Amino acid sequence: NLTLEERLASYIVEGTKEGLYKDLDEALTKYKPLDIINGPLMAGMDEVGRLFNNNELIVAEVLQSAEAMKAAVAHLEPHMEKADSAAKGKILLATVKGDVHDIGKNLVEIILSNNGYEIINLGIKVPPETLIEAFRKEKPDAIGLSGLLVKSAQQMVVTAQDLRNAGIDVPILVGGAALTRNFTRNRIAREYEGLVLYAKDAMNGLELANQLTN
Ligand code: B1M
Repeated sequence: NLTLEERLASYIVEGTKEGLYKDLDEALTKYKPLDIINGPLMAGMDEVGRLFNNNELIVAEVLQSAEAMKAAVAHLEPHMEKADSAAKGKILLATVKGDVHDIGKNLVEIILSNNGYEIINLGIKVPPETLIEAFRKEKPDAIGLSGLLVKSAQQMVVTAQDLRNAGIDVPILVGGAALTRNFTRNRIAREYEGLVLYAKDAMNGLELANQLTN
């Protein structure tokens, strides 16, 4: 007999939506939507990562887990707190070139847009050229880059160089599992003209964005 929290994690690990929404609704009577995501759902995703690392899951199964996570986040989204939307600024958001992971990035989009930001989400595997083109068209106040692979951290260094060479100097917000504050400061920020800030999670991303726009 699993507890509610264990069941929520297990939907992600098993990659199933059978019973998911009912348990999410029950969880919503006790917890805030973001606490459900950051707690049991992320615990499930961490377990998926661990099993995948040990070759106990194949990519197709991890994709099922990602589908369950996306369905859960979509179900919780309408219940999230929304600030009165006085537009705080426009942010271009992308997962860097070579990387398909987008659950974290899309969570950042939800949280920022619920809190008064206009988000232009360029999607996944976004090369610097596309970012530069979108920057010129949209004139955002900041650029958000996400990437989970070790090689994506390196790709952020290249992206920062390309943006700088294009004359762009708005603040950049970076996040994702393979990144650290030190890597951001010592490797990415050095290649860029403007500020580069590391967000450890989506809420921290919002805090940093708020600091920039205040
Ligand atoms: Co892949 N994957 N994956 N994967 N995957 C990881 C990242 C990995 C750590 C798993 C592992 O081996 N343990 C590993 C990376 C190894 C490495 O480089 N060190 C890995 C690998 C190897 C791969 C493939 C290469 C596998 C293969 O094909 N052989 C392949 C890569 C393809 C590619 O990108 N070119 C691949 C593919 C996939 C799927 C497609 C199956 C799927 C992604 C589906 C999707 O996103 N649509 C997937 C998944 C689901 C994972 C794990 C299990 C979970 C990632 C996730 O969604 N977490 C992951 C293991 C893990 O992280 N534990 C893994 C939940 C999400 C909410 O968290 O994205 O970290 P996260 O976001 C966090 C913070 O990082 C932060 O905020 C969020 C929390 O609030 N954040 C930001 C993120 N971006 C931000 C931006 C910001 C601010 C904060 O501002 C702009």
